[in-house]
Amino acid sequence: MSPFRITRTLPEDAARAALAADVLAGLGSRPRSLPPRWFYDARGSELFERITGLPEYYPTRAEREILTDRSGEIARVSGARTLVELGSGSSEKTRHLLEAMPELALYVPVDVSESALRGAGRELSERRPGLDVHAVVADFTGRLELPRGPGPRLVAFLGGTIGNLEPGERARFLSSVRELLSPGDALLLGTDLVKDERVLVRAYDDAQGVTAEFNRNVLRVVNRELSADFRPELFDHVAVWDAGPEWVEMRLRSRGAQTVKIPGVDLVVDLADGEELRTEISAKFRAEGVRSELAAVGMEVTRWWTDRGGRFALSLGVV
Ligand code: AVJ
Repeated sequence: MSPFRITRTLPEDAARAALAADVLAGLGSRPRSLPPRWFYDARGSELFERITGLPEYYPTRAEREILTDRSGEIARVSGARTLVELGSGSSEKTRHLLEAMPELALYVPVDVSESALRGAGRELSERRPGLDVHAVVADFTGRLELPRGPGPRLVAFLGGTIGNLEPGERARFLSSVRELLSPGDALLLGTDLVKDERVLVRAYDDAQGVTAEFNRNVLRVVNRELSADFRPELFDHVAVWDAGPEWVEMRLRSRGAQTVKIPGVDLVVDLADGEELRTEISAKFRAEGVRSELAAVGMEVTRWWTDRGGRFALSLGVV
């Protein structure tokens, strides 16, 4: 068995305090919102895994197609000996990349879900004896303090998760990634691309209702962690495309007027009939946008790969 270590950057009670702060700020003001990172408890992570297999949810398959075709090239161009993966989840999408990197010395999966990291670590240490795996439980929007490992280093942020951040947060996040990189290191960034609105909305509102359950799961997390009394069945799942900022928004719409108590933060929320909580933005990108956002933090895009359908892109940014 190869070495597997797991580090939590935050003690469990700090995660709870962060949730409490987000709930107070997001549900205590209007329009009401909750940040998407709280979707991913064990159940939410499982629901997301199911989403990735849905016929309507194309991003995972499109990105996998690129990774299948281009992993050899990515491995060669980056020459990576350390791979840091932000928001690694189950690490399933990284499989091709890891297989194309026989010289890799260290893999650092970083995720908010400890359960996902443990599953991935267990699997990997069986498949890749000799690879050092150091998992880190962390929120990638926070300060990034990660094991450095031997260079060249490749920092991968796949799945299109950067789209969960608003433009200002994106700039801060990208500049903290930039700080992790030395000359010769690179960023591999996955971005979902702007396309037909119907295709986009369907991807976030599937026929089986798995995304709806995933969306409502955040209410269960708040119930459990902050002793709230949300009744998830009284919220309708909503997915809308906002053509201005070019993002899909997920919301939960209150069915009827209702009062929710959240004793963990001493908050009582009165929701009007039809009032919506925003639970996620998922921004979609264009090549020029990615180029200029990376340029703004001092990185240059040297490669741009898309799937054959042009739905999703991987770009390589260097310092
Ligand atoms: C994991 C953030 C990339 O925004 O597409 C899937 C999450 N939300 N369906 C995305 C998600 C609803 C997903 N990311």
